[in-house]
Amino acid sequence: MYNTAYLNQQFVQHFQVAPTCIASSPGRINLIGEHTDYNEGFVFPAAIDRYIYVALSAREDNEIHIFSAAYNTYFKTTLLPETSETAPEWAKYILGVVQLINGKKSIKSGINLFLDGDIPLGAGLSSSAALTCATGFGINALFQLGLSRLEIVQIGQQTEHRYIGVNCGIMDQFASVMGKENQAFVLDCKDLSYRYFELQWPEYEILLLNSNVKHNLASSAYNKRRKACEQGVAWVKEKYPEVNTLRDINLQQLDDIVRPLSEDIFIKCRFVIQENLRVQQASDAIQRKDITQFGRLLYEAHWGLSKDYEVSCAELDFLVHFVQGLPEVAGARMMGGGFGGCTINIIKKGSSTALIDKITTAYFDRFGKSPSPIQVKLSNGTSLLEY
Ligand code: GAF
Repeated sequence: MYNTAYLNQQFVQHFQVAPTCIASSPGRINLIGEHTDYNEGFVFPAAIDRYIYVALSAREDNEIHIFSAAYNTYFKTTLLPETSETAPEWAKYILGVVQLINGKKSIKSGINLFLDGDIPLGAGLSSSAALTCATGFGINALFQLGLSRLEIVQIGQQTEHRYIGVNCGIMDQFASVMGKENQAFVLDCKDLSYRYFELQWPEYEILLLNSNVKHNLASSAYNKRRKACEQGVAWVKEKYPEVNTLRDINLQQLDDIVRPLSEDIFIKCRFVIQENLRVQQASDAIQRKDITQFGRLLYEAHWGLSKDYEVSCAELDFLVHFVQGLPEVAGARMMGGGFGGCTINIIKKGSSTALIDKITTAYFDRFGKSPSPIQVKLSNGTSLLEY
């Protein structure tokens, strides 16, 4: 958690007035259930104690002034929608949120925004979802617009679609806004119902290992994967009109209809159907406190993401392969959209120091760089800071 006095002082330094409010929104992990959200499937995320902070005040003119501490850059524009085209990438997240909110409820004036945070960028911990959700929450509070948490989640997701070009699902924004301390939750991305689970495994803890391979969802194969799933659904729908998503399709239908048309699309769709099942099995395992089964599902998910869905990379595969079979590690897998970022590891408490040493040496020998360990606690979602 950042010190609010620091954020306040930074804001004053950049804008010569005090902020009216400071919103914070956390990054997220995902226990299991990747690439299922945009297929109306199940995910199992949790918010973590790493945050993006957005401090705000209303302006007397019609301009948006933003200072990003991460980029040490200042950007200003007007409230008019067309101005976002020429904005730097990081500012488009803010302008997207502003424009989407403005389309729903009219924003009364310009805004000063100061952005800072401690979520490593490009690590697969959803810093961009945290940024859009903190911005949405902050603007909502600043002008007392009465937007619900769900509306803020949807504005965050729509910003990615319309202003960044990533056709993401809803998991990241939902986790950032709805997270709860010490709990993860299974979210049904079809009807957006969710159920919190306390992770009761006193002997284990979560360790993230950042591969330090930076991903870029927009330029990666993310949108292509989503299209492959949609194509698979479209083919099945021709024969079964009641089918709308992969959630409605069974493996037999996939084998009969999609496989003869494209082996690759068949494999991608099969992964999603299997991954949905794994989320159900993982939540059962958590309820039974069966860490062995839970860990086994994580490894299975990883190799499915790597070999079938093809969203891993050599570094992530190495990190998972290295720990698989070690007695102090119950399970591990790549996390998030893929192509870089972190692995999530469920490890015996007290084993992290020795484990990190071993992995770092092996990883350095293989890739000439070190992974970065990140220890996290499960935290509450988006909030306003008291100050
Ligand atoms: C990224 C996306 F933003 C999420 O919506 C989700 O699809 C995830 O990749 C993969 O599970 O984080």
